[in-house]
Amino acid sequence: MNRTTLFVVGTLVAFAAIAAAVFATGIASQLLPGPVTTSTSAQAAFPPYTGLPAGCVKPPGGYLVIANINGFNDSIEHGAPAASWPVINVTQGSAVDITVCNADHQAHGFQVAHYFDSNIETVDPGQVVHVSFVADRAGTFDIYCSIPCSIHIYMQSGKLNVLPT
Ligand SMILES: [Cu+2]
Repeated sequence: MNRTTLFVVGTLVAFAAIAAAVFATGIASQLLPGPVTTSTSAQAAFPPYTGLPAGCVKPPGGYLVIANINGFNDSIEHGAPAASWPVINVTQGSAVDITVCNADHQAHGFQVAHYFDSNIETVDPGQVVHVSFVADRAGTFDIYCSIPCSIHIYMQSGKLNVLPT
């Protein structure tokens, strides 16, 4: 390789490294156009949301669930709906704290079968919801979005595993 070739190859490698870093930090997603949303009276109350809502932090000893266009905690990338995701494992009798954040441009539902499914819990764009219960019944319980959304199928495969004591 002559000098010119080395320079070109070196430049390409450097460019690829920068591009990878940009994607890794999520900057690319902010540069790309967001999902197209139709303007309805219901959505007009919620401007397009970017970033994580204030208060979207993992509770001490608990769990953080982030809803966005990639599902619950990137469930699309984790094989949903065929694979279970996200999965929360606790022992029977323990207190379970879950913080649910909606970083998407659309509302999502959040339900935990048996434990948190007595009403439709809607989490609006930019909203943070705290869910607490005692896992008194052992078994496997579905965690799912309960209202229509554009990626509904990918938000049906969460699991709460309550291991018997
Ligand atoms: Cu949803």
